[in-house]
Amino acid sequence: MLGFFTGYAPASTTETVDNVMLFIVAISVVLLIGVTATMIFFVFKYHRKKGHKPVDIHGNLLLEVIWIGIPTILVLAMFYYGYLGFSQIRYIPEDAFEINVTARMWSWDFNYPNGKKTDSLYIPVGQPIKLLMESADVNHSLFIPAFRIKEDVIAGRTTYLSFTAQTEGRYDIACAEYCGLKHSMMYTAVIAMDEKDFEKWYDDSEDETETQEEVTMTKFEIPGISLLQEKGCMTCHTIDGSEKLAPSFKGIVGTKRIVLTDGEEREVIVDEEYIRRSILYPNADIVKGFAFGMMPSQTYNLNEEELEIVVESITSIN
Ligand SMILES: [Cu+2]
Repeated sequence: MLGFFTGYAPASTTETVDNVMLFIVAISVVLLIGVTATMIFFVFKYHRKKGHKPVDIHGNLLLEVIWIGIPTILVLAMFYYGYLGFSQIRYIPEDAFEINVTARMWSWDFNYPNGKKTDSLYIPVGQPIKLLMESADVNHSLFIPAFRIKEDVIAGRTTYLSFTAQTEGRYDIACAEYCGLKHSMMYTAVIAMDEKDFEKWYDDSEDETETQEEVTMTKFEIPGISLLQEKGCMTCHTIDGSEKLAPSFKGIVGTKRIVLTDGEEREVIVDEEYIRRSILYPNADIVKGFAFGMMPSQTYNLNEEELEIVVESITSIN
């Protein structure tokens, strides 16, 4: 409990939250035991067989003051400790290291001030961290259970989260807002490293941090494939012809598709224009057999230049 009064030095959010939790649970347990014990005692003491005559009791100032006073103090104490903990968690030290986070269906991107980009969160131990979080599509929520912190990642808004890792290790990051089919797989990790190791990693310009998936994808030598990967297209679309969640990009140009437009079936021949429209207005034409509303519009996910690259890339996949 002392942790509350030691000011806003880089504090462990885990300790802060656990202390409040313990405080509330302790009060609840004492009350539960007290109420249960009194109840059992009364059941025996005032048992009918003992011949007690029930009497009405009217007004007892002392009792009323006690049963209003004690719960009020307890609830205010819970609020007070909760609020202290909350302000500690929301406080961002000035020397906090800023990392930009992008959430998308269904992965996380972490962008560092020097341009480094990863899909896991690498941080130095003991250094306050500030995450600036944005969503490329729907609402997500960044949750680090080990640090007891969670913050929504809202489309069209920047939210933040601040914490300091106290010990080296690997901790889970999960998405805590149901965001679609693969929500439950939106896991990654915080990798908290010794300050020196982190510096070494941070200054290392070799891009060893790209994901295994990216490495495999770039092997296909398709222009712009890394952008498709980065923008999250490859979560649902494939380049090998398999179609689980969405049509595959393989040899898509020139093929005939039956699509549902405003609920009516029609036939389209896939061309650049169709691809561009499907990226910006994915629900305008739904290819028969696939679900409506699965794909969010990429209007905010791609700028004009990126859109061109993506369209070109998709048309070149054979
Ligand atoms: Cu999510």
